[in-house]
Amino acid sequence: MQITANFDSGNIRVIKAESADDIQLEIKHDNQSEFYQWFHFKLHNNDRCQHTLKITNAGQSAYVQGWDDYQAMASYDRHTWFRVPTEFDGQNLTITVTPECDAMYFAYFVPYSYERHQDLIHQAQMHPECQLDVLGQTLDGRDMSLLRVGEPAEGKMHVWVTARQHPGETMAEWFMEGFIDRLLDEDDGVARSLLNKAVFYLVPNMNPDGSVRGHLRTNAAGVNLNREWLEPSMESSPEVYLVTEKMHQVGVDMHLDIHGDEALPVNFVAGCEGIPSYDARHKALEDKFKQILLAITPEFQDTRGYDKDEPGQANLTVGSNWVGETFKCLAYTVEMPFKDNDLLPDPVVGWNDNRSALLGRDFLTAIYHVIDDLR
Ligand code: GEM
Ligand code: ZN
Repeated sequence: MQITANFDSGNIRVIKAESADDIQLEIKHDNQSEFYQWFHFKLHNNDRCQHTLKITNAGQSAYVQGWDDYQAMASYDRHTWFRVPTEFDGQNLTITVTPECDAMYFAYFVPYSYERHQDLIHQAQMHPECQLDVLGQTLDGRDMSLLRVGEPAEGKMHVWVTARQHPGETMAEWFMEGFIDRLLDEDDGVARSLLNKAVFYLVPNMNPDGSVRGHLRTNAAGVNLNREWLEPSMESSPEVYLVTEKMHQVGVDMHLDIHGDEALPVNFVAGCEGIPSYDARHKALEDKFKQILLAITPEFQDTRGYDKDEPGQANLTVGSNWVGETFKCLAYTVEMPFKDNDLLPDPVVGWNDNRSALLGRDFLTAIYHVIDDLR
Protein backbone atom coordinates (compact mmCIF):
# COMPACT_ATOMS: atom_id res chain seq x y z
CA MET A 1 0.00 0.00 0.00
CA GLN A 2 1.34 3.46 -0.90
CA ILE A 3 -0.04 6.94 -0.23
CA THR A 4 1.50 9.76 -2.26
CA ALA A 5 0.87 13.42 -3.10
CA ASN A 6 3.82 14.38 -5.30
CA PHE A 7 1.68 15.83 -8.09
CA ASP A 8 -0.11 19.07 -9.08
CA SER A 9 -1.96 20.44 -5.99
CA GLY A 10 -1.00 17.39 -3.94
CA ASN A 11 -0.96 17.78 -0.17
CA ILE A 12 -0.62 15.08 2.49
CA ARG A 13 1.97 13.84 4.98
CA VAL A 14 1.92 10.09 5.76
CA ILE A 15 2.33 9.37 9.46
CA LYS A 16 1.50 5.67 9.34
CA ALA A 17 0.38 3.40 6.53
CA GLU A 18 1.24 -0.19 7.35
CA SER A 19 -2.28 -1.60 7.60
CA ALA A 20 -5.43 -0.51 5.79
CA ASP A 21 -7.42 -0.22 9.02
CA ASP A 22 -5.00 2.26 10.62
CA ILE A 23 -3.83 4.84 8.08
CA GLN A 24 -2.74 8.08 9.78
CA LEU A 25 -2.20 11.24 7.75
CA GLU A 26 -1.62 14.97 8.27
CA ILE A 27 -2.35 17.96 6.05
CA LYS A 28 0.74 20.08 5.40
CA HIS A 29 0.74 23.82 6.14
CA ASP A 30 0.84 26.32 3.31
CA ASN A 31 4.49 27.31 2.85
CA GLN A 32 5.62 29.86 5.49
CA SER A 33 2.05 29.99 6.82
CA GLU A 34 -0.17 28.76 9.64
CA PHE A 35 -3.00 28.02 7.20
CA TYR A 36 -3.87 24.48 6.14
CA GLN A 37 -7.03 22.62 5.14
CA TRP A 38 -6.63 21.60 1.47
CA PHE A 39 -5.73 17.96 0.96
CA HIS A 40 -5.23 15.91 -2.24
CA PHE A 41 -3.53 12.53 -2.32
CA LYS A 42 -3.51 9.09 -3.95
CA LEU A 43 -4.03 5.69 -2.28
CA HIS A 44 -2.63 2.71 -4.16
CA ASN A 45 -3.49 -0.78 -2.91
CA ASN A 46 -4.34 -3.95 -4.80
CA ASP A 47 -6.17 -5.24 -1.73
CA ARG A 48 -9.89 -4.47 -1.99
CA CYS A 49 -10.42 -4.39 1.77
CA GLN A 50 -11.98 -1.60 3.81
CA HIS A 51 -9.56 1.28 4.42
CA THR A 52 -9.73 3.72 7.35
CA LEU A 53 -7.87 6.93 6.52
CA LYS A 54 -7.53 9.30 9.48
CA ILE A 55 -6.34 12.91 9.03
CA THR A 56 -5.11 13.46 12.57
CA ASN A 57 -4.51 17.24 12.49
CA ALA A 58 -7.92 18.26 11.13
CA GLY A 59 -8.87 19.72 14.51
CA GLN A 60 -6.26 22.52 14.17
CA SER A 61 -7.00 23.38 10.52
CA ALA A 62 -7.85 26.90 9.39
CA TYR A 63 -11.65 26.51 9.46
CA VAL A 64 -12.53 23.63 11.80
CA GLN A 65 -16.26 24.20 11.39
CA GLY A 66 -15.67 23.28 7.77
CA TRP A 67 -15.47 19.60 8.83
CA ASP A 68 -18.98 19.51 10.35
CA ASP A 69 -21.23 17.56 7.96
CA TYR A 70 -18.35 17.49 5.44
CA GLN A 71 -17.87 14.49 3.14
CA ALA A 72 -14.53 14.09 1.36
CA MET A 73 -14.28 13.94 -2.43
CA ALA A 74 -12.85 10.84 -4.17
CA SER A 75 -12.16 9.65 -7.73
CA TYR A 76 -10.76 6.69 -9.61
CA ASP A 77 -10.25 8.34 -13.02
CA ARG A 78 -9.45 11.89 -11.72
CA HIS A 79 -12.35 13.18 -13.83
CA THR A 80 -15.49 12.01 -12.05
CA TRP A 81 -15.53 12.85 -8.35
CA PHE A 82 -17.98 11.64 -5.70
CA ARG A 83 -18.39 11.93 -1.94
CA VAL A 84 -17.18 9.18 0.43
CA PRO A 85 -18.21 8.43 4.03
CA THR A 86 -16.38 10.88 6.28
CA GLU A 87 -16.63 11.63 10.01
CA PHE A 88 -15.13 14.37 12.16
CA ASP A 89 -14.71 13.84 15.92
CA GLY A 90 -13.34 17.30 16.73
CA GLN A 91 -9.74 16.29 16.01
CA ASN A 92 -9.61 13.52 13.42
CA LEU A 93 -11.23 13.53 10.01
CA THR A 94 -11.82 9.87 9.20
CA ILE A 95 -12.60 8.54 5.71
CA THR A 96 -13.86 4.95 5.52
CA VAL A 97 -13.86 3.35 2.07
CA THR A 98 -13.47 0.02 0.27
CA PRO A 99 -11.72 0.88 -3.00
CA GLU A 100 -13.07 -0.65 -6.22
CA CYS A 101 -9.86 0.03 -8.16
CA ASP A 102 -6.13 -0.23 -7.42
CA ALA A 103 -5.68 3.55 -7.24
CA MET A 104 -8.07 6.02 -5.61
CA TYR A 105 -7.66 9.80 -5.25
CA PHE A 106 -8.99 11.90 -2.37
CA ALA A 107 -9.30 15.70 -2.19
CA TYR A 108 -10.93 18.47 -0.16
CA PHE A 109 -12.79 19.56 -3.33
CA VAL A 110 -12.58 18.65 -7.04
CA PRO A 111 -9.01 19.63 -8.04
CA TYR A 112 -8.44 22.08 -10.89
CA SER A 113 -4.98 21.36 -12.31
CA TYR A 114 -2.50 23.86 -13.73
CA GLU A 115 -2.65 21.92 -17.03
CA ARG A 116 -6.42 22.38 -17.15
CA HIS A 117 -5.86 26.08 -16.39
CA GLN A 118 -3.46 26.27 -19.34
CA ASP A 119 -6.01 24.53 -21.57
CA LEU A 120 -8.74 26.94 -20.42
CA ILE A 121 -6.84 30.12 -21.26
CA HIS A 122 -5.25 28.89 -24.49
CA GLN A 123 -8.50 27.52 -25.88
CA ALA A 124 -10.19 30.82 -24.98
CA GLN A 125 -7.52 32.85 -26.81
CA MET A 126 -8.52 31.13 -30.07
CA HIS A 127 -11.83 33.03 -30.01
CA PRO A 128 -11.67 36.12 -32.27
CA GLU A 129 -12.92 38.40 -29.50
CA CYS A 130 -10.54 37.06 -26.85
CA GLN A 131 -7.06 38.44 -26.17
CA LEU A 132 -4.68 36.63 -23.82
CA ASP A 133 -2.44 39.03 -21.87
CA VAL A 134 0.44 38.13 -19.53
CA LEU A 135 0.56 40.77 -16.80
CA GLY A 136 3.85 39.50 -15.38
CA GLN A 137 5.16 36.57 -13.36
CA THR A 138 4.49 35.16 -9.89
CA LEU A 139 7.12 34.42 -7.24
CA ASP A 140 7.57 30.89 -8.64
CA GLY A 141 7.81 32.32 -12.16
CA ARG A 142 4.36 31.42 -13.52
CA ASP A 143 2.40 33.74 -15.81
CA MET A 144 -0.31 35.96 -14.38
CA SER A 145 -2.76 35.45 -17.25
CA LEU A 146 -5.61 37.79 -18.12
CA LEU A 147 -8.29 37.10 -20.71
CA ARG A 148 -9.78 40.23 -22.29
CA VAL A 149 -13.07 39.34 -23.97
CA GLY A 150 -14.76 41.89 -26.23
CA GLU A 151 -13.40 44.73 -28.29
CA PRO A 152 -12.70 47.91 -26.26
CA ALA A 153 -14.74 50.89 -27.46
CA GLU A 154 -15.93 54.21 -26.10
CA GLY A 155 -18.86 53.80 -23.72
CA LYS A 156 -18.39 50.09 -23.06
CA MET A 157 -18.39 48.91 -19.44
CA HIS A 158 -15.29 47.23 -17.97
CA VAL A 159 -16.39 44.07 -16.12
CA TRP A 160 -13.69 42.29 -14.08
CA VAL A 161 -13.91 38.76 -12.70
CA THR A 162 -11.02 37.46 -10.59
CA ALA A 163 -10.93 33.95 -9.14
CA ARG A 164 -8.98 31.62 -6.83
CA GLN A 165 -7.00 34.12 -4.79
CA HIS A 166 -7.29 31.28 -2.30
CA PRO A 167 -5.91 28.34 -4.27
CA GLY A 168 -7.66 25.58 -2.30
CA GLU A 169 -10.99 27.10 -3.33
CA THR A 170 -10.92 25.25 -6.66
CA MET A 171 -14.67 25.72 -7.17
CA ALA A 172 -13.71 29.29 -8.16
CA GLU A 173 -11.89 28.16 -11.30
CA TRP A 174 -14.65 25.67 -12.14
CA PHE A 175 -17.03 28.67 -11.93
CA MET A 176 -14.75 30.57 -14.35
CA GLU A 177 -14.76 27.65 -16.79
CA GLY A 178 -18.56 27.83 -17.05
CA PHE A 179 -18.53 31.64 -17.18
CA ILE A 180 -15.92 31.77 -19.96
CA ASP A 181 -17.51 28.95 -21.97
CA ARG A 182 -20.81 30.80 -22.09
CA LEU A 183 -19.29 34.25 -22.69
CA LEU A 184 -17.47 32.90 -25.76
CA ASP A 185 -20.54 31.04 -27.11
CA GLU A 186 -21.45 32.81 -30.36
CA ASP A 187 -24.95 31.31 -30.27
CA ASP A 188 -25.71 32.68 -26.81
CA GLY A 189 -27.85 35.84 -26.94
CA VAL A 190 -26.96 36.98 -23.43
CA ALA A 191 -23.24 36.69 -24.21
CA ARG A 192 -23.55 38.37 -27.60
CA SER A 193 -25.59 41.24 -26.19
CA LEU A 194 -23.15 41.72 -23.31
CA LEU A 195 -20.16 41.91 -25.65
CA ASN A 196 -21.86 44.80 -27.44
CA LYS A 197 -21.99 46.66 -24.12
CA ALA A 198 -18.94 45.56 -22.16
CA VAL A 199 -15.37 44.35 -22.21
CA PHE A 200 -14.61 41.54 -19.77
CA TYR A 201 -11.27 41.27 -17.94
CA LEU A 202 -10.99 37.73 -16.54
CA VAL A 203 -8.32 36.25 -14.26
CA PRO A 204 -9.33 32.58 -13.88
CA ASN A 205 -6.51 31.87 -11.42
CA MET A 206 -5.14 34.66 -9.24
CA ASN A 207 -2.79 32.27 -7.42
CA PRO A 208 -1.21 29.67 -9.72
CA ASP A 209 1.74 29.07 -7.38
CA GLY A 210 -0.44 28.26 -4.38
CA SER A 211 -2.62 26.09 -6.62
CA VAL A 212 0.26 23.89 -7.78
CA ARG A 213 1.77 23.81 -4.29
CA GLY A 214 -1.43 22.40 -2.78
CA HIS A 215 -2.02 25.45 -0.57
CA LEU A 216 -5.35 26.38 1.00
CA ARG A 217 -5.07 30.13 1.22
CA THR A 218 -1.69 31.68 0.35
CA ASN A 219 0.83 32.23 -2.42
CA ALA A 220 4.37 30.80 -2.63
CA ALA A 221 5.54 33.15 0.15
CA GLY A 222 2.66 32.29 2.51
CA VAL A 223 0.86 35.58 1.78
CA ASN A 224 -2.97 35.71 1.84
CA LEU A 225 -3.62 37.63 -1.38
CA ASN A 226 -7.07 38.70 -0.20
CA ARG A 227 -5.46 40.89 2.47
CA GLU A 228 -3.02 42.58 0.03
CA TRP A 229 -5.21 44.84 -2.15
CA LEU A 230 -4.55 48.10 -0.27
CA GLU A 231 -0.74 47.86 -0.50
CA PRO A 232 0.30 45.03 -2.84
CA SER A 233 3.97 44.57 -3.72
CA MET A 234 5.99 42.72 -6.33
CA GLU A 235 8.07 41.27 -3.46
CA SER A 236 5.17 39.66 -1.53
CA SER A 237 2.03 39.77 -3.65
CA PRO A 238 2.90 40.27 -7.31
CA GLU A 239 -0.36 38.55 -8.26
CA VAL A 240 -2.43 41.36 -6.71
CA TYR A 241 0.02 44.13 -7.66
CA LEU A 242 -0.11 43.21 -11.36
CA VAL A 243 -3.92 42.98 -11.43
CA THR A 244 -4.45 46.28 -9.58
CA GLU A 245 -2.05 48.05 -11.93
CA LYS A 246 -4.10 46.79 -14.91
CA MET A 247 -7.34 47.83 -13.18
CA HIS A 248 -5.98 51.37 -12.77
CA GLN A 249 -4.94 51.33 -16.42
CA VAL A 250 -8.26 50.24 -17.98
CA GLY A 251 -10.83 51.06 -15.25
CA VAL A 252 -13.46 48.97 -13.46
CA ASP A 253 -17.25 49.30 -13.69
CA MET A 254 -18.05 45.99 -11.97
CA HIS A 255 -16.00 43.35 -10.15
CA LEU A 256 -16.72 39.82 -8.99
CA ASP A 257 -14.10 37.99 -6.88
CA ILE A 258 -14.79 34.26 -6.82
CA HIS A 259 -14.14 32.16 -3.71
CA GLY A 260 -15.24 29.09 -1.78
CA ASP A 261 -16.34 28.89 1.84
CA GLU A 262 -15.39 26.03 4.15
CA ALA A 263 -18.29 26.26 6.60
CA LEU A 264 -21.51 27.63 5.09
CA PRO A 265 -23.43 25.07 2.99
CA VAL A 266 -24.85 27.66 0.61
CA ASN A 267 -23.92 30.01 -2.22
CA PHE A 268 -23.82 33.67 -1.22
CA VAL A 269 -22.19 37.02 -1.89
CA ALA A 270 -20.44 39.53 0.37
CA GLY A 271 -20.84 43.17 -0.57
CA CYS A 272 -19.33 46.59 0.06
CA GLU A 273 -21.70 47.87 2.77
CA GLY A 274 -18.77 48.88 4.96
CA ILE A 275 -16.70 50.90 2.48
CA PRO A 276 -16.48 54.68 3.10
CA SER A 277 -18.17 55.68 -0.15
CA TYR A 278 -21.11 53.27 0.16
CA ASP A 279 -24.32 55.11 -0.70
CA ALA A 280 -27.95 54.54 -1.71
CA ARG A 281 -27.00 54.08 -5.37
CA HIS A 282 -24.45 51.39 -4.51
CA LYS A 283 -26.91 49.63 -2.22
CA ALA A 284 -29.67 49.70 -4.82
CA LEU A 285 -27.31 48.15 -7.38
CA GLU A 286 -26.26 45.42 -4.95
CA ASP A 287 -29.88 44.69 -4.07
CA LYS A 288 -30.89 44.51 -7.74
CA PHE A 289 -28.05 42.09 -8.54
CA LYS A 290 -29.03 39.81 -5.66
CA GLN A 291 -32.73 39.89 -6.57
CA ILE A 292 -31.85 38.89 -10.13
CA LEU A 293 -29.71 35.99 -8.89
CA LEU A 294 -32.54 34.84 -6.62
CA ALA A 295 -34.89 34.91 -9.62
CA ILE A 296 -32.43 33.08 -11.88
CA THR A 297 -31.43 30.10 -9.77
CA PRO A 298 -32.42 28.24 -6.57
CA GLU A 299 -28.69 27.59 -6.09
CA PHE A 300 -28.32 31.16 -4.80
CA GLN A 301 -29.62 32.56 -1.53
CA ASP A 302 -29.23 35.79 0.42
CA THR A 303 -30.26 34.72 3.92
CA ARG A 304 -27.01 33.24 5.16
CA GLY A 305 -23.55 34.71 4.62
CA TYR A 306 -20.81 36.72 6.29
CA ASP A 307 -21.67 39.27 8.98
CA LYS A 308 -22.31 42.67 7.45
CA ASP A 309 -19.57 45.27 7.93
CA GLU A 310 -20.55 48.32 9.95
CA PRO A 311 -20.60 51.59 7.98
CA GLY A 312 -17.05 52.69 7.19
CA GLN A 313 -15.58 49.58 8.84
CA ALA A 314 -14.87 47.45 5.74
CA ASN A 315 -11.41 45.90 5.50
CA LEU A 316 -10.02 47.62 2.42
CA THR A 317 -7.23 45.06 2.09
CA VAL A 318 -9.95 42.65 0.84
CA GLY A 319 -10.22 42.58 -2.94
CA SER A 320 -13.89 43.39 -3.57
CA ASN A 321 -13.90 46.06 -0.83
CA TRP A 322 -10.83 47.78 -2.28
CA VAL A 323 -12.23 47.66 -5.82
CA GLY A 324 -15.66 48.90 -4.72
CA GLU A 325 -14.10 51.85 -2.90
CA THR A 326 -11.40 52.66 -5.46
CA PHE A 327 -13.66 52.57 -8.51
CA LYS A 328 -17.00 53.36 -6.81
CA CYS A 329 -18.51 50.34 -8.52
CA LEU A 330 -20.54 47.22 -7.89
CA ALA A 331 -18.08 44.71 -6.40
CA TYR A 332 -18.92 41.38 -4.80
CA THR A 333 -17.06 38.50 -3.20
CA VAL A 334 -18.84 35.38 -4.47
CA GLU A 335 -18.78 32.30 -2.20
CA MET A 336 -19.56 28.69 -3.08
CA PRO A 337 -19.61 25.81 -0.54
CA PHE A 338 -17.06 23.04 -0.05
CA LYS A 339 -19.95 20.96 1.32
CA ASP A 340 -23.26 21.31 -0.57
CA ASN A 341 -26.08 23.76 -1.16
CA ASP A 342 -28.28 22.54 1.67
CA LEU A 343 -31.33 24.12 0.01
CA LEU A 344 -30.91 21.74 -2.93
CA PRO A 345 -28.64 18.94 -1.66
CA ASP A 346 -27.14 16.20 -3.83
CA PRO A 347 -26.17 13.28 -1.56
CA VAL A 348 -23.89 11.67 -4.13
CA VAL A 349 -21.71 14.59 -5.19
CA GLY A 350 -22.69 17.51 -2.92
CA TRP A 351 -21.51 20.81 -4.38
CA ASN A 352 -19.09 19.98 -7.17
CA ASP A 353 -17.26 21.11 -10.30
CA ASN A 354 -20.25 20.95 -12.63
CA ARG A 355 -22.57 22.88 -10.31
CA SER A 356 -19.85 25.54 -9.91
CA ALA A 357 -19.57 25.90 -13.70
CA LEU A 358 -23.35 26.11 -14.07
CA LEU A 359 -23.46 28.85 -11.44
CA GLY A 360 -20.82 30.72 -13.42
CA ARG A 361 -23.12 30.58 -16.44
CA ASP A 362 -26.02 31.92 -14.35
CA PHE A 363 -23.95 34.85 -13.07
CA LEU A 364 -23.52 35.95 -16.69
CA THR A 365 -27.29 36.32 -16.94
CA ALA A 366 -27.31 38.44 -13.78
CA ILE A 367 -24.61 40.71 -15.24
CA TYR A 368 -26.75 41.03 -18.38
CA HIS A 369 -29.62 42.40 -16.27
CA VAL A 370 -27.51 45.07 -14.48
CA ILE A 371 -25.05 46.08 -17.20
CA ASP A 372 -27.10 49.16 -18.14
CA ASP A 373 -27.31 50.33 -14.52
CA LEU A 374 -23.62 50.18 -13.59
CA ARG A 375 -22.94 53.86 -14.20
C1 GEM B 1 -13.27 36.11 2.49
S1 GEM B 1 -13.88 37.66 2.05
C2 GEM B 1 -13.70 38.57 3.49
C3 GEM B 1 -14.99 39.10 3.95
N1 GEM B 1 -15.48 39.95 2.95
C4 GEM B 1 -16.52 40.76 3.13
N2 GEM B 1 -16.86 41.57 2.15
N3 GEM B 1 -17.17 40.68 4.27
C5 GEM B 1 -11.86 36.26 3.06
O1 GEM B 1 -10.93 36.56 2.30
O2 GEM B 1 -11.70 36.08 4.28
C6 GEM B 1 -13.31 35.30 1.24
C7 GEM B 1 -12.84 33.90 1.42
O3 GEM B 1 -11.95 33.64 2.25
O4 GEM B 1 -13.34 33.04 0.71
ZN1 ZN C 1 -11.45 32.66 -0.44
